Amino acid sequence: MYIDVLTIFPEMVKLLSQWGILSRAIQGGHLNLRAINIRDFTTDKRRSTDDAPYGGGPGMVMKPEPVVKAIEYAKREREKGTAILMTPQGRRFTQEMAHLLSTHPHLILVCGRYEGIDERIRHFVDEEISIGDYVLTGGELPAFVLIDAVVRLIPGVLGNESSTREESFSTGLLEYPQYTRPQIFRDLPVPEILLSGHHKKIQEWRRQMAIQRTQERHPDLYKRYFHHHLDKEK
Ligand code: 9D3
Repeated sequence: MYIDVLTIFPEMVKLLSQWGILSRAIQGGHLNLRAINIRDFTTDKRRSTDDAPYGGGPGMVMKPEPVVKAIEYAKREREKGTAILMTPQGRRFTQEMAHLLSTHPHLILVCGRYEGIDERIRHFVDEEISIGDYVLTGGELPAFVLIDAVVRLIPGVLGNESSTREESFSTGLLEYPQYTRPQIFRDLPVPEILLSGHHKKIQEWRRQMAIQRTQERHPDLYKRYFHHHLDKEK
């Protein structure tokens, strides 16, 4: 998969590519991650990417020309690119959207800065995505969240395929509690059942814990799970 990040801070993208699963995905040829510097598409002497808002008011607005030229540059390079604007007004990003986007061959992620972007930029993207209702200073971190969620779903990136299938939001439940050594840590023991070796009982305990935990901490997710499993469960 090709991912282009359009930003005025291309150095941030380099950091992302240096560690963990993402760096392995790049090394393994699953991901071709590129930063495109919006400033490279400016034409004025100052190389400015922002300007004062028409109608007055505080703050600066991201200019449309450099951003749209950068989108067109990224799209020109490949057959079929999906341009996504990272914006607080976009559709809330979900695991379902991550799965869908992981099948796209080329994502173009447009990151805004300043107090906002010129409204006309919207006409040149295919989608608008937000990662949640909190205010950040730009679209870069949201783009990285999206990249992280999407890239791990590309076949071959995680190695162990079953781990993505069984995890929460895919089974519709939060995860069961997990333990590793030591058997007692600061007076806190590992639940007896996990030491028993009864595979069947352990499986059932984990499922019960996952259900209980989801009911307590994520009622919306639980409601959905409950309705889906009503017929199958006892
Ligand atoms: C201070 C200006 N805000 C008006 C109340 C609007 C605003 C503009 C730009 C708020 C945040 C930003 C920068 N954030 C993003 O570009 C962004 C974002 C976010 O802040 N939260 C969650 N998802 C996203 S995706 C892009």
